Amino acid sequence: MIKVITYGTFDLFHEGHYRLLQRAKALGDYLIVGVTTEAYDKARGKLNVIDPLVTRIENVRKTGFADEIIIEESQGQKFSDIKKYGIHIFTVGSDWRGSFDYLHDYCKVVYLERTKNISSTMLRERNSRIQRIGMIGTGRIADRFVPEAKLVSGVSVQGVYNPHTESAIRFADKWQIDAYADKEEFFSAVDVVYIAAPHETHYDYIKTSLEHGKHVLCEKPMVLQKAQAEELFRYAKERGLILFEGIKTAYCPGFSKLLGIACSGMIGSIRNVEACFTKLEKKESRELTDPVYGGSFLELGSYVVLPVLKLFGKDYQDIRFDTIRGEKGLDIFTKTSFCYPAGIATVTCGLGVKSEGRLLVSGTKGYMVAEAPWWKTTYFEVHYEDDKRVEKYSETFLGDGLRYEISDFLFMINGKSDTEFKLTRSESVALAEIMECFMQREKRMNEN
Ligand code: C2G
Repeated sequence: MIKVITYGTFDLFHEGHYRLLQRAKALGDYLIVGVTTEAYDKARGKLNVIDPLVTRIENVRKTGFADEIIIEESQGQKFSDIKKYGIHIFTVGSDWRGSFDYLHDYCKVVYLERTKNISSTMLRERNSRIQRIGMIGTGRIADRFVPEAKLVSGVSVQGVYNPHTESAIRFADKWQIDAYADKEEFFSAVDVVYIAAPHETHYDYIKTSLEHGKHVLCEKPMVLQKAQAEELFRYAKERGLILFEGIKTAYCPGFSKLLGIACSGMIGSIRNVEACFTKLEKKESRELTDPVYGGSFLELGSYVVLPVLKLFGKDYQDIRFDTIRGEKGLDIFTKTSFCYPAGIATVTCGLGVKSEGRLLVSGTKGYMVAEAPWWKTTYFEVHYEDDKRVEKYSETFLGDGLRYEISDFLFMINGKSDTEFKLTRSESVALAEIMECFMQREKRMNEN
């Protein structure tokens, strides 16, 4: 008798799960299915699992494919289960290809092709809340997005659109999703859109996505003009859709904790904010060669301005930019200074000059400091006049951190709008206004 084993969360049970179990059963005579516990999913960084364990087990049982159902509680259990149950074949979806090759020494490992399309009919029948994500753009951030989305229950990356068909196909093959060159086909296959295309294309893509009735998660900077941001938010609201700017720092738990403490009065009244983020890029990179949309402020400005807007608000009295330019005249290092009625802020970002990445918040009773990479906040300290008194705070930051914004985006779509405070619409509008102000200044500089 050939014994097969497979594992999964099987949350919001769908067609992909069903087809996987069906083919797993067909590989042998006896199928054991391991269903993950909440604690194990939490430990492996999976967010947002909705169905309780009993429901997930029941859904697996109802398929009739499992001869035995066990629970998966910890890392390393697969190895011991294989020995314990005398397993011949371990199988899992091809989205895990390569991850379980280490089990080859103990049994055969089979990666079954992941189901690319979860049909709307099945979702309707099951009244499921799974949101099928369509991606626009295939750059570096898009590559990070797919594995992060896999760790958020309730979403499934369905396909990718890129007007450059070859890029779309290459990306889709890599992540086993569908490639679309036709926009209408793309929009009819997805429920929500994630935009990771070049900055200057965001406005049009957001608008078209909203016109097609899709919620939108757009990479920062969402748009580069205040009026565009206002128009798009207004349009989304009129149509009952969510438009959400993805600045991962805003949604990560460590940054929320830092803001909570800063605003609690522990360090008194906040009077000064300093933030710096530099990331050296190759001279020939798009970021350092695109004359209009390249440069450090457009690339990294959203991160460093974020804590200023969160702590001092949007009503600055004055803003000033000082820039160091590279050979092509492009901004390789920019310092932005803000004056507020009750405080000052200085934020720095650079693609061609390296500096100490740090977030410092100074108050009338003490200060807080988070070292690089503070934009993926995991640790910060609170200091006081008495230098022996130091309070230390830590928080987890899982993977590339995009899973937090995806999870919050999903909450908002599902009507739990309590996450809007992490990055409000008016803060996104203010960010667009600051980008616009910077670009106008660059234009003036180039004209002179
Ligand atoms: N799956 C699939 N097609 C989809 C979605 C999922 O074939 N569109 C497969 C997955 O590859 C996995 C199984 O269905 O084999 C269960 O998927 P999940 O519930 O998402 O569980 P997962 O996080 O993949 O856990 O120890 C746990 C395992 O490593 C897999």
